[in-house]
Amino acid sequence: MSKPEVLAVSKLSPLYLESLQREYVLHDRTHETDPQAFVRLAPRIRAIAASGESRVSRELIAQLPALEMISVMGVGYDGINVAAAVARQIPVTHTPDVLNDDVADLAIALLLALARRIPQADRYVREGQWPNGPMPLARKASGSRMGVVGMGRIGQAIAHRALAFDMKIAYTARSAKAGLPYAFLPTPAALAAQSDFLVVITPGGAGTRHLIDARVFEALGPQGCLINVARGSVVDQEALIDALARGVIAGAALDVFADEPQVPPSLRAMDNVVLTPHIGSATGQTRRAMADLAFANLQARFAGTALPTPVPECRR
Ligand code: 8YV
Repeated sequence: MSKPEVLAVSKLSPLYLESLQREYVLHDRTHETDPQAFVRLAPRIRAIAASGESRVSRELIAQLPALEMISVMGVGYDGINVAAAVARQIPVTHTPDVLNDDVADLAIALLLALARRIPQADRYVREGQWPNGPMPLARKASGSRMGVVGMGRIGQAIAHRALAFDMKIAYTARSAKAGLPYAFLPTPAALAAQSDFLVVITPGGAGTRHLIDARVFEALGPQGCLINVARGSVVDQEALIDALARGVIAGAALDVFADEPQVPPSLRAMDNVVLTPHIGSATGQTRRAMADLAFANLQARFAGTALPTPVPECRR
């Protein structure tokens, strides 16, 4: 039997590409690189391989009459038009859980880097400034108040780590979660008003777009800091830059941005921010586990067995 044909819709991890190329006929972004060839190819595409940042529109799905599966290597799938897929009974899968530790580790690392000014301290030593005297004092992280926006699997992993730093933890989410020992606040603004560090780890998409806006920054206040390891879309980036520039909040540590990989020069020029290039899950071990799970989902589809990790909308 001939190998199924698969379309990679964005630049995928080499770890995922390797197994895709071995088992399938892989077309790497042909819809973008060669639209004419794609018209001929489209009727044969049986699966889409995507990453957490990929866009799969209703129009693209409509162009693929033989599509049977969309496998996302990432926990977030806000760029995938799941409703269009579900309407044609095309399952969408993602890679939850295997990245919880890494993303939670990074949230804590960013919080500490921001509070203790680790990037500045590193530069201080490298640039030979130490002999001139000590660095300005930083800020204590242990014992502070952490507000978590989104108390799903990763939010809980972040809170679990923060407990070891004696932090007082509260959260907001669509609804209070039973059995958690943390205070629930109904809105991000109410949570921000009681937080030193506001950590954003809620899914992206239309429902959370600009959930963190100017009002939330006002509530967070001049001693407050924002940490975002979710999606750039959740934060109103213009309002954030304005709040940082005017001292409405103290600082921000960001792994995700509104228009990745573009980061506004105004943000890059600020000293009260720590910026990382969307590396929440970017360790060799975790990316391997994500690639294996994304591939296992595809394999299951073509073998006719149960999908390991369908997205919630596709679970029966
Ligand atoms: C990755 C992510 O950047 O899982 C997600 O939702 O954003 C990340 O882990 C990416 O999807 C890796 O392919």
